Amino acid sequence: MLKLYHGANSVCSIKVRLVLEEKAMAWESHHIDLPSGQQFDPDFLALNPRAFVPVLIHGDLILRESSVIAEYIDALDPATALMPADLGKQALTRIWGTQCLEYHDSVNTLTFGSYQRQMLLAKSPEEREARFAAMPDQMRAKKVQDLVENGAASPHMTVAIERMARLCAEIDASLDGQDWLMGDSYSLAEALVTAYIFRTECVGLAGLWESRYPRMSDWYQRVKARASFEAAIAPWLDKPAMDKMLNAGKETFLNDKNFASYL
Ligand SMILES: N[C@@H](CCC(=O)N[C@@H](CS)C(=O)NCC(=O)O)C(=O)O
Repeated sequence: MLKLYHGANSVCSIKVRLVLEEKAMAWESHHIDLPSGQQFDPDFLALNPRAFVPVLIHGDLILRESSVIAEYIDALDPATALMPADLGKQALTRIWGTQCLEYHDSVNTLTFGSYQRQMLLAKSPEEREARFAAMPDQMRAKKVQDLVENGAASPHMTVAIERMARLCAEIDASLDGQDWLMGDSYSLAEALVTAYIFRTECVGLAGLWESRYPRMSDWYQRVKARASFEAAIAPWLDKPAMDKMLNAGKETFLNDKNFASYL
């Protein structure tokens, strides 16, 4: 049985849950409560010293990195393959997966500069310092610290939104003459990028595509209409947290002149 260590609202975890649901594969859930800092518990650090989810355990194999996990799970059952058969399309799918590192960094920035910022500002300075110090990746810790201090004014925020705008342009261009990123059917490429679009929507930035790209908007509606989307997200969704995320995003972005041109 596949064991997945994952976070309820975590974008990378949603990516893996989407693939599991698309393939209707059985899996054992090990939920890690990220807001309370469970990723820093020694038991979890033994599985992933980098202190992030998702982590997949399959027998003796421990896998980190959501795009790699997604491809691995897909390959376990060729009968329900999401990876295209064509070699060129496989390479193009892996490019989407590799670019996810950039999308993750971007949505992480947009979330920490808005919703997570509000949560961290509600803590005492000592608690915040302890949280930053516990992060194994100190580059990331410094970025989060800057986002908490400066919010929408942080230079990380403008770069992040520019990158997400570029992702939308790339998705839209890929849909030229075809309904799905890899041709005429839903594929692993969709499963890889969906969670980042979803998070962008959750922080109130759906205008990035809704006001610019009807083709991408239609594609995203079709992605969301699939049973996998509901199954991968709804059972884990913390509605009050999602409402707070949307409100924090709107407060941060919609009232800031730096973001007006994107919305
Ligand atoms: N590149 C990694 C990124 C993993 C990652 O950063 N996961 C986030 C949740 S989406 C996490 O666990 N964050 C822990 C934290 O913020 O302390 C992947 O795609 O799996």
